[in-house]
Amino acid sequence: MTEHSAEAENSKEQQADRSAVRLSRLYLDAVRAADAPGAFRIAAGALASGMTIPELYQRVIAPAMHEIGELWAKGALTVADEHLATALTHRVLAALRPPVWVGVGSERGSGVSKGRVMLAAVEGEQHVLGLRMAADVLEDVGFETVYLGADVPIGALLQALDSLSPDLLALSATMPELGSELDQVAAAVRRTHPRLGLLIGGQAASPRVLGGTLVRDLEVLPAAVPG
Ligand code: B12
Repeated sequence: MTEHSAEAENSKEQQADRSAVRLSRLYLDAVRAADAPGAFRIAAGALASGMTIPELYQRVIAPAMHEIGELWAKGALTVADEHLATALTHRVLAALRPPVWVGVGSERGSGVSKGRVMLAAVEGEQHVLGLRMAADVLEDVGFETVYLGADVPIGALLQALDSLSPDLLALSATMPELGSELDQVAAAVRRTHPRLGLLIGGQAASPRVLGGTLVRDLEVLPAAVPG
């Protein structure tokens, strides 16, 4: 790459960063105002102008939700405001998806499923927006997803592995005290399903989780999936 084209590339990236920060602020304002159509328009507009789903999730929506948490922790937002922001965001995410009857492979990508991913938050964990985002990103690159959502007890998870036979398990934990739960679940899965691919994410996830691939950034998720 020449010096000029490297400079142009850098300035393009800086512009994209600034645009994402601006959109995130607008998204935050919309959810704080309980403006579901406005929040949807910001997200859909970002995609229409060339942003990818992982970029939208990682750079626009996640920072806005993190800020909701900061505002709640400072007492500037009520629990109801926070619940509203979360519910509204789940709705926006769902509205951006292809209709549920469009199966993996028919409109998205190669036409062949890359395999089945099961996604779950560990027992006690109620935070699932990040896990849902991970499911969407994996679906968009051709995986069939089985999304179990929040608070999945370890016994139930192991049973589901047997009955649903995924090729990959993605686990999430947010609360710091549930980081050790993640370790225990990963160890149990390793014992019972030694060859199963294991993806780990969420604010409490740490690189020490046994045999799991830790992914913090959804933009690198497709490339990080264990093969
Ligand atoms: C919404 C919310 C809730 C909702 C969650 C509802 C839902 N359906 O998800 C509810 C009301 C249930 C809730 C409850 C609580 N919450 Co809360 N919550 C939040 C808030 C505001 C947003 C969470 C969110 O959606 N973030 C946006 C997502 C997109 O970000 P993310 O989770 O980090 O995910 C990203 C990555 O981690 C990654 N990722 C996540 N999972 C996975 C999985 C895989 C496989 C991969 C690849 C990637 C990945 O991808 C995402 C994009 O980068 C956060 C603030 C914050 N900082 O996140 C507080 C926050 C997490 N909560 C907090 C607290 C204290 C609580 C409660 C204890 C409150 C209470 N007293 O009851 C309870 C605990 C409940 C429990 N045991 O789980 C604190 C935690 C502080 C701490 N670290 O100790 C936070 C940080 C708020 C704050 N600033 O103080 N909460």
